[in-house]
Order: sequence, then structure tokens, then C-alpha cells
Amino acid sequence: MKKIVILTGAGISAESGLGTFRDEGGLWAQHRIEDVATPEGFARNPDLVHHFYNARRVQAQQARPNAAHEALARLQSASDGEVILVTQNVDDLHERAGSQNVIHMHGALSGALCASCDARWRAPLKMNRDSICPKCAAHSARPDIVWFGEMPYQMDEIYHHLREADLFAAIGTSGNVYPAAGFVQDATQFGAGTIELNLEPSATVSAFAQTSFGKATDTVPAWVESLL
Ligand code: BV8
Repeated sequence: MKKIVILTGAGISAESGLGTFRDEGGLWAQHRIEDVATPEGFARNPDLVHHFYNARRVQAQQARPNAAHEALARLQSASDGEVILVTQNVDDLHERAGSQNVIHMHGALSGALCASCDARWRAPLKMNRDSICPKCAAHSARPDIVWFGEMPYQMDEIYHHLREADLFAAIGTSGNVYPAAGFVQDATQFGAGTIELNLEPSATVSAFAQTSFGKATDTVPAWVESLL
């Protein structure tokens, strides 16, 4: 297999104890998307948004990578072809499992961004409305997270990889959020094989040539072994 492009979502971190978004009791059940994952929500109530991301930063720090993260790291190191890992997740479990060059298209909990001067730095465990930008000293520090209505990161790079992919795999994502949910269509148009590995059929399951249903810690290691 020459080039594999993998997209992961919250489902791959579920068994590490990190909440998903749309499963019952998920993150969005406790908060309205509009209040915690939009620039308008941040402008309206920065304390609530900082609190939401502070809690997730602490949770992510306490979580550990699971067998699915580890299998993908093994695939990247053992595969004779190129394996590109794109994640919608903002946790660092792929990196802590040993994955390289992970593309965080929705940003990362470990990043802080200045809403005034665009400076970026490593986020402290907890941020608040008084956190100042180390570059311009404005009180406009925000999580370096892509909120709804904002441009996802590294899109050109991602489309470059999709054009060259021989196989596209989506793992643990409900296929509700664009442009990520559209990658399977792009990959198919570029002639790649496609597979969805998920607990249950996603909103875009019909676009995939293959599927493997079950928990990621079962399906992902089995899929990786089948490729190596
Ligand atoms: C953009 C912030 C313009 C970080 C997130 C109307 C129609 C179509 C689109 C739109 C529309 N109105 C607006 C839009 C665009 C919008 C969008 O798609 N909205 C949706 C809701 C309709 N998108 C945007 O605004 C994006 N920006 O479009 O800009 C543009 C477009 C193209 C090019 C240039 C510019 C920005 C989207 C990013 C928003 N930020 N998060 C954070 O707080 O984390 S999105 C948020 O949801 C997360 O980041 C996550 O990545 C994302 C998707 O969720 P999933 O990862 O799929 O998680 P979910 O809970 O949904 O599903 C979990 C899955 O795992 C389930 O299927 C479950 O079965 C499975 N699972 C559970 N347990 C397991 C498991 N699988 C395996 N094993 C298990 N154990």
C-alpha cells in the first residue's frame, strides 16, 4: 500500500475516557455548541469558554493513549508507504502514542493564540480572560482551536495528500462536521479506496467502499495488522 491518509475523530479517544461530541452524554450535551465552540460564544462569555477548554486540557493530560492510537503509530513506523494522520481531535493522544507529523485540522488544546496579533504559544494548563499575549501583551489570549465558522488548519496540505492517497480511512468520526466529512468524497474522486472504522454507521457511511464496525481498540489494531 503506497499512500494511506487517515482521518480520526473523537471516537478514537473515547476509550481513553475523553468525551465525544455527539454521543449521549457527550460534550455538547453539557454545553451548547454556540456558547463554547464559536468566536461569538467566546466574545460573549470568555470565562465560560476558557473553563470548557481548561477542563478538557486537564482531562486530556490525565488520559492515556489506547490500543487504537498505538496501532496507528505502529502503522506509521512499520508501513513501507507514506501514512498521513489528520485528526479533528484537539487532544495529544496520537503524539503520545508515538505518531509523527499529526495534522490537527481543528487546532489543539496545547496551543494558545492571540486574538489581537495572531501570536501562538504553548497554552498553560489553565487560561482565563486575564491571560496576556506574550508578544503584544493584550488580554486577548484564546485557545488555538478552530471554532465553527473558522477556517480549519492546513487544508491545502490535506487536499494535496487526498489527491495522492491510495487508501483513505475515517476512524471514530460521526461525519457531521465539514469540510472533514467531505474528505471521503474527495478521496473517492481522486481514485482512492475508502474504509470507515466506527462504533456505528456515520452520517457519510454510504460514501465508503468498506466498513468495519466495533470499538476502535478492536477494529483499528485488526485493520493495521491486515495492512502490515
Ligand atoms: C468551516 C472545536 C468554512 C474544537 C470543532 C450547514 C451544512 C453543512 C456545513 C455547515 C452548515 N453550517 C455551517 C457549516 C460548516 C460547519 C459545519 O460543518 N457544521 C456542522 C455542525 C453542520 N463547519 C465549520 O464551521 C468548519 N469551518 O466550514 O469554515 C470553510 C470551509 C471549507 C474551507 C474553508 C473554510 C469548522 C469546523 C470545526 C469546528 N470545531 N471542534 C473542539 O472543541 O474540539 S468540531 C467538533 O466536532 C470536534 O472538533 C470534532 O472534530 C468534530 C466532529 O466530531 P467527531 O469527531 O465526529 O465526534 P462525534 O462525537 O460527532 O462522533 C464520534 C463518533 O465516534 C461517533 O460516530 C461514534 O459512533 C464513534 N465512537 C464512539 N465511541 C467509539 C466510536 N468509534 C469507535 N470506537 C469507540 N469506542
